[in-house]
Amino acid sequence: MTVISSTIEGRIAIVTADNPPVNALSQAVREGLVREVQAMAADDAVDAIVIACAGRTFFAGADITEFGKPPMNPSLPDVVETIEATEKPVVAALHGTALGGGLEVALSCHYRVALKSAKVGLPEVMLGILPGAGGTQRFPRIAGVENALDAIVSGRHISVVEAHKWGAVDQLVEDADQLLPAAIKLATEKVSEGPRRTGDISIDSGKYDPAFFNAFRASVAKKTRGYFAPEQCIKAVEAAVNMPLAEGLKAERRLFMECMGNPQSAALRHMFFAERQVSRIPGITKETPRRDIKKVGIIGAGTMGGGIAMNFANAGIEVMMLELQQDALDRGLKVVRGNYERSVKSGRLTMGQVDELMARFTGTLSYDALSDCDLIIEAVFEKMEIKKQVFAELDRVAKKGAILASNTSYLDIDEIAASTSRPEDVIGLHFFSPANVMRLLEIVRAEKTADDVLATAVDLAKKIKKVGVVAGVCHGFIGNRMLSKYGWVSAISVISGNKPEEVDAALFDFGMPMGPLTMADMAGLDIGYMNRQSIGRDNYDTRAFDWQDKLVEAGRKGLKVGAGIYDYDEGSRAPKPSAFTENIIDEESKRLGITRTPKAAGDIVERAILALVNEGAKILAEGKAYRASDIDVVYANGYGFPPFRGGPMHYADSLGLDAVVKKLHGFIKEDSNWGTVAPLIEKLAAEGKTFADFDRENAA
Ligand code: TC6
Repeated sequence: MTVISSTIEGRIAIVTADNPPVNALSQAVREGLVREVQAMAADDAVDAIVIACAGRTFFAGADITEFGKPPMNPSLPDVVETIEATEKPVVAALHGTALGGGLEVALSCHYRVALKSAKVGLPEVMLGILPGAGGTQRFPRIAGVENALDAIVSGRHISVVEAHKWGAVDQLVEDADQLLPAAIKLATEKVSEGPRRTGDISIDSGKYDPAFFNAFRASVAKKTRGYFAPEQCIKAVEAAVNMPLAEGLKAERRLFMECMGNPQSAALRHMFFAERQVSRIPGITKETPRRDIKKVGIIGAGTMGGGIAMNFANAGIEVMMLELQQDALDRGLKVVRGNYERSVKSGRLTMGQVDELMARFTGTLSYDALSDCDLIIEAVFEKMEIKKQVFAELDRVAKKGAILASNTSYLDIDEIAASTSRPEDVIGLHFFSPANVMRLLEIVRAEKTADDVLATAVDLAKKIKKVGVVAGVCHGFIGNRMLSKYGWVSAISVISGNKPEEVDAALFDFGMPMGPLTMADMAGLDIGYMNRQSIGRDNYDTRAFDWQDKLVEAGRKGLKVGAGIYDYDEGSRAPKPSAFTENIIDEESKRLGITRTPKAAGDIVERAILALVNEGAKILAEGKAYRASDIDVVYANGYGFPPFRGGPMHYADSLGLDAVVKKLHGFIKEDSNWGTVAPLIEKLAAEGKTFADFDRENAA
């Protein structure tokens, strides 16, 4: 198949790429572009050239699957230089998403026409790199330094309407069938004028002194903490401001190669593909039937139920909220409206849109009102008996074929399903709080869940803009099952020698949004306390948690009461080390006969992350997760694991599984409560393999 072909209309050549699905700039595309552009430039029958793409989008970027492999010529910078140097005008015709290398190709063209719905962007930073085909040099020249800096460092997709205002797009067209004619017309008009090269535009460097860039650095510091590429991007734009094009391009190349050599780029690339793998489910194909979801019932209008409901309303789906009391229902709907109105204040919604969204909500106190819902999700109190009562009611009222879902974060979905006469319609949909914000959705496939129910849930996750990861039934599914080990190891780190703030600082510096003990305070220490009371002291490591239980018994239940592991000033959420807690920890360690010996930050992190990895490997071996990369997606999207580390399983791969096994054996020797090393890690390590190898060998 020829991925690049040319036709001539009048005296205008149209060079078209056709490389589905997203016209990634693979070697064949790059080679074809150089060949055709050079041929058309040399053809006397041609006065100007249009570059366009077939299918759903203009080039969506470099071909990411080629990264990390030996480079193949021509490089993208070669392509871009060939196009810009062409002596005949070159016009880019943009539709879909012209991203990364795709936008760089467009910037090397002399003029740009775009379909009004198109988006442009330089999202390379999200892959741990920078726009290394001249994007950092050309975009500031044509779009302005402030705009380019923001675009390159955020990686955000930009509407061409905005890019047009910046001067980066010359013309917009409304309809898809006008795009090519408009590009041909513009090319014809520009024949007499000749090329206008982006690289020739000069920047008023006086306006952009070091103080300007330092102020920008400070403004993004919180968002970019721990990431390598954003600073490289800033340095590259500084080079565009301070150097002539040729020098700036050299600086860009050097900074780009440094990014490529940094492990963060492999980790972020892993996350990119991992997120796209999650919807590949054994036994589910495009042909698997789907159920139609037009109306969703939500049981429980509390924070969770309201948040869940917002996702569906946002996707244009009608929602019926059920509560037991009118005042609780009114309160729930009021909170939802309040959430939307906050978006009005921040400019993301208009009041008209809020009314439109709220019109999709109906409230009820009666289960019978759920009888026409296609999907019903319960978000009631986390107790098996209550869940069973709810599902018995649903079994009574739900129409035939309705999907019945539980938002439980721990409980056995098989047992819940067995309380109905239709277990094949039952599934777990575990949202994360705040449910209207957090991207993760654990989709729990129970033993009897029908394939079409699962396929519908996977599609629905995409529709409501979640990343849906399928998990099997086990206590806490993927995320919370692993989290319990992380919580345990953090508690042990405290009782055996480190202060809570040292444990938290170590994991914060690793890249977690907050430390585990701050997180425990936020969640409420009483939750773990009640759980431990219910399972009994013989069933958990009491040494790890008695100090936390003492805090709860002293009324220190966490942030919500202004005191937990930490102290909190009135109205503040900022944790402050607590003398009270320190005293309790001292007393407890004496009682247990522990000589407190603090560990270095690196040792704290190693234990916390390898506790996650060891449990993750057990989950994987039991088939409760389909891929190690699914576990990484869960951790990055639901638990704040830094994407630049690629998730716990990728991180373990980067350490080497052999080293991981040795470490784990060391920890077990130190403390038998670590349990056993997951046999899967031992096996992979012995074979010299990684979790990525496991995923490849078990690909669906
Ligand atoms: C760059 O350009 C660097 C330049 C400097 C060099 C010197 N390559 O996301 P979807 C695949 S860096 C290879 O589900 P959507 C994707 O894996 C790049 N493959 O679709 C999936 O494959 P599957 C800068 C790619 O409609 C399929 O296409 N560009 C690439 O929800 C469909 O993808 C970016 O970072 C690629 N570049 O979203 C843009 N892109 O079906 C990355 C996609 O086998 N891409 N695939 O699973 C995107 O953001 C989105 O794919 C989208 C389309 C917005 C283009």
